[in-house]
Amino acid sequence: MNNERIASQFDELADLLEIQGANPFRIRAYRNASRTLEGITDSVSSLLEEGTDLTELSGIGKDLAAKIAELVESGTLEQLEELKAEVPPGVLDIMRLPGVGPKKAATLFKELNITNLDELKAAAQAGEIQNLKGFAKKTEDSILANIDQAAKSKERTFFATAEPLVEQIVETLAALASTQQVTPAGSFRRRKETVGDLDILVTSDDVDEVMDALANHDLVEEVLQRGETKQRVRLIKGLEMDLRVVPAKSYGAAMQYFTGSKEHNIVMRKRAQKQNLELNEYGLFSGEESVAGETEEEVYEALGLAWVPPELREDRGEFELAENNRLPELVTLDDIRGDLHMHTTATDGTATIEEMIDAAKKRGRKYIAITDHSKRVTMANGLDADRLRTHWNEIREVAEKTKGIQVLCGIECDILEDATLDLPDDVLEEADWVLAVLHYGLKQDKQQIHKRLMTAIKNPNVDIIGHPTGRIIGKRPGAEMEMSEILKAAADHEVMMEINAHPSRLDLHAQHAAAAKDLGIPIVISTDAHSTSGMDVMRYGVFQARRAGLSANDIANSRSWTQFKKLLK
Ligand code: DGT
Ligand code: CA
Ligand code: CA
Repeated sequence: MNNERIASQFDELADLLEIQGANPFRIRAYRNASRTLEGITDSVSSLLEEGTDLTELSGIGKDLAAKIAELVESGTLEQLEELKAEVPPGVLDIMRLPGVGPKKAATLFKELNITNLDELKAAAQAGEIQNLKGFAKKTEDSILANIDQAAKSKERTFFATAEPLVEQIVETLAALASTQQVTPAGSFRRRKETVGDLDILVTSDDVDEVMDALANHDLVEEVLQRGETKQRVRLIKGLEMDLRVVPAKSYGAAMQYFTGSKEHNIVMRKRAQKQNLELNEYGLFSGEESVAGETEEEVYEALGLAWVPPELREDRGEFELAENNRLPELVTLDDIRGDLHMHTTATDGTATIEEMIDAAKKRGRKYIAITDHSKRVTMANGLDADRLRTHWNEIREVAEKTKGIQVLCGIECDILEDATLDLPDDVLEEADWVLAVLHYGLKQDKQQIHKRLMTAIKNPNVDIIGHPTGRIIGKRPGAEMEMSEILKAAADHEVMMEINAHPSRLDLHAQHAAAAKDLGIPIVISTDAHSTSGMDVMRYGVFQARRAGLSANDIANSRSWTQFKKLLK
């Protein structure tokens, strides 16, 4: 039983308790414990074996330590099993709908016996919900507006959530005596923002050993299907995985085929046909004879193409580049030198200025900008001019004492609904780095959104637009805008554009980032960290940039400090 599995059981417990209206402090305790478990590098089951007292971990009291022991010893949690018997799993999906929450989900279940999203939709369409106590016509409308998106996103998982699970399974399978290659394929290999399911390819002399090892893996909850060379399993967090064992001589062809995307593969197959060849997951064939198949490189080469990085395999222009050997050298995490969007305890961050600087140094950053919220974001204790100036003074004091890193006094300044900025120009003028963002009024009409963004772009103090569309993946679409016009204006006024690296944002999305590159707009990949560990999401932003076809040259914060400085206003 590994830490993530235990953590996910605590999360589930917290969700179910919330529906039952349990004590909020108890619920919080389980959620905190889950965070703690995901953050520690030692396996708690090993710690227990070594006789460690788990209550020494922060956030783990006696009750939680006992529950962890119960989980490690028996594999289940009695309390959780009891709760699961009382609350159908679909009620949790209902709880997570915007505007619903645990209380309303419980009422829907108890009063109307609604146990999943489908039933909820039917009831909302029939107008049965607005009459319930505590509900209104507005609630019903909002349910109808959000339910389809929720049903869709339920089926997809953030790349960042899938990644640690994939890594652990790959590690286990690669350690088996019989395996040679163990590689993720599919959308995961293409580094898509979300994955529908996982696909793993293995070469092995012993198919049963591989399949048994996966079936018995800690992260696997159920074997859904087992065939001669293929096995489908369900992992924790509802994620499903296809494992395929393929012959070594077909490994490259199988990788090519199962990496996709479908759109990319259709073009590949057509190219093969034009050369009188047939391409499938076993190889590239001329009649019965195999022309290529052992490596991906030889498959691409046989079709007159350079090897295409998986991130670019979406049939969005990669074939022309591959034919002419003009594929870009994509940016890597090692190229990144600065992080220009982060928060501290001055607003809604959990770490101090010192702690954030220290964490950035540990991650090898040479320069950062501290960008706490402006006053409009009252929920996050946003800063007015006075508090901001005091905050900047503190930053300057700490920065002066710190060596080896440049620290910019920045601000994440809201672009208000009325198309003015949340702070006056004389304040913004004093900033080293002004990140302008939309947070509120994202549903305003296109013209107003345009006007707001233009205000920011034309303001001589604004350096960059942060998370330009404001989307939250699977939860809310971004604001409506004509991105090409926004990008043109940004290029004209020398305003940079952010790829926000947070796994639920990844905003700009890849195609827009590619368009920004074409206009010569420097892209900044930023973590938007609200804690020290929040800085680790940089990798997801880098993946997004790679999917946009960006090289280190296109990324402003891959430049040295001396070079980057020249971009500042
Ligand atoms: P996902 O799982 O929805 O995030 O997306 P993928 O791309 O991982 O799709 P998936 O899991 O259905 O299939 C994995 C890859 O296998 C896919 O990218 C391309 C290949 N593939 C699957 N089905 C077909 C098919 O019917 N035709 C072709 N040419 N390729 C397919
Ligand atoms: Ca897949
Ligand atoms: Ca699949």
